[in-house]
Amino acid sequence: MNDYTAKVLSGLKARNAHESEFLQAATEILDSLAPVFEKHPEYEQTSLLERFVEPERVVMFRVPWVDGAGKTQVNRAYRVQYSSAIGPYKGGLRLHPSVNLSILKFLGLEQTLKNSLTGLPIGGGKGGCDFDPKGKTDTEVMSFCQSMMTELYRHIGQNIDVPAGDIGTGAREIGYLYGQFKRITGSYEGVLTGKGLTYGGSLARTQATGYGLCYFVKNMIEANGKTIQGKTAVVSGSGNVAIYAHEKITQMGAKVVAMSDSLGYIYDPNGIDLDVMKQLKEVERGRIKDYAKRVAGSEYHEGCGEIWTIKCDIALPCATQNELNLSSAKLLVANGCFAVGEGANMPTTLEATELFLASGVLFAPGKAANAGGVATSALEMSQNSLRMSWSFEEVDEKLMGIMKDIFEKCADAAKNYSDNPTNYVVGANIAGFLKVAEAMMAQGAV
Ligand code: NDP
Ligand code: 2IT
Repeated sequence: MNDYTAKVLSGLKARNAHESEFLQAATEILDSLAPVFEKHPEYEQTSLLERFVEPERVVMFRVPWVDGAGKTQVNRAYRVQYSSAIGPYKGGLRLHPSVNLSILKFLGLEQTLKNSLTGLPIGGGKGGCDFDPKGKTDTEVMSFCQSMMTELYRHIGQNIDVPAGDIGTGAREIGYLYGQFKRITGSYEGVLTGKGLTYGGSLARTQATGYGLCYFVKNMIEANGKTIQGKTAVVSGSGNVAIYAHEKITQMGAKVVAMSDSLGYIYDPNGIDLDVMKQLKEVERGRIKDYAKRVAGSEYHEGCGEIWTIKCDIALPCATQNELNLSSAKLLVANGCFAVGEGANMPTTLEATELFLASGVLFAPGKAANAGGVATSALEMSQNSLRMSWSFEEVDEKLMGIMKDIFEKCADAAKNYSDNPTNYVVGANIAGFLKVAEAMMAQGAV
């Protein structure tokens, strides 16, 4: 920290004292950025950091919907339009009972830097609702999504704000949201990404976050003279990101021995059978517990946090924020883990991140390593504007190039700004910030 970043952070703490996740993300970012302000005193004169950390706009609204029993339910939804410095707001919608403003502000702040790192013209945003899609019928989910869009539509648009999926928001939810947007506005436009392939979606978007994570991790591991081939991996979560991280890291020659959901984890020493996992999670929307009933030799354990007790070379946290704490990090280091790649947003606590960096574990921060999802969303936007669709191979090829470029940006910034050339946390924060800062300076005090 220098005087300026410390002053801005203490102001943030005073004004947002109850927003712990937001303050956690801001602390890490501001801590990294200190050297930038030493090189650019003009940023302080224009209060650039004070502007950067404050969302441009937050919309909060109620979502009333009628459940299967005929009872009216009311949920609370938000859209945080964080930064339009380099393009229209862009970022997912989270549907989970834990959703609150602190979580969405942390996600929006991270998204602003992540989207900048992709090299594509997208600003940062995030939204969501404390609705829980788990255990709801398709009709209930549709009723909820239609009601949510009945307010959200007036705040979004292909050149304004383009939401997408996140926890609890998958292809089904995006479809219902898109249908309602079109019905209200009459406009067939690329206003959401992660759409189905029959109505404007992009091939490889489903796979993009997990695949992109593995491309980043491969670049990082190989740049440090190591390899993925023959290694053991643990992937937490069993949702969209986790499933396709498993698929790609397996194709790269690793064996995934454990996966989890919010209730517990599966250990399968023979390697988790992805076909069984996909059937269970993508088709049946079931619990991971049932994997053990279907695959001989596997074990189910209650408690998702315990997944990090499983010995591995590569850890890929792909579930949610703060799922990997200091004691888990100590175990991973003691068990010989040499690389961590964040598929989720901020899955590693600040203390655990510091331990990995201090222990020489190669650490791929989420805002860089999981940027393949939003990058491919931006490719979906391009295809929608062009009225074209690219093949799976074309999109995957572009994704691979984007992830390599992001890794190189992080490595260069780490080399130029940190005394540790493998501190990709500092690298990602600085490389992402510099583009946003330059765009903000050029556009004046807005
Ligand atoms: P999904 O809803 O598909 O899957 C989420 C997974 O995480 C599930 O296995 C879920 O278990 C588990 N999980 C959710 N909340 C918790 C919790 N509080 N404690 C423990 N486990 C939990 O979401 P995604 O795979 O899309 O997202 C996973 C992470 O990746 C999130 O951090 C998201 O922000 C991030 N991300 C997603 C991108 C995307 O394109 N989808 C892009 C970049 C980042 P259960 O089913 O039991 O709830
Ligand atoms: O956290 C993320 O980057 C996402 N949930 C994906 C956002 C997007 O717009 O594709």
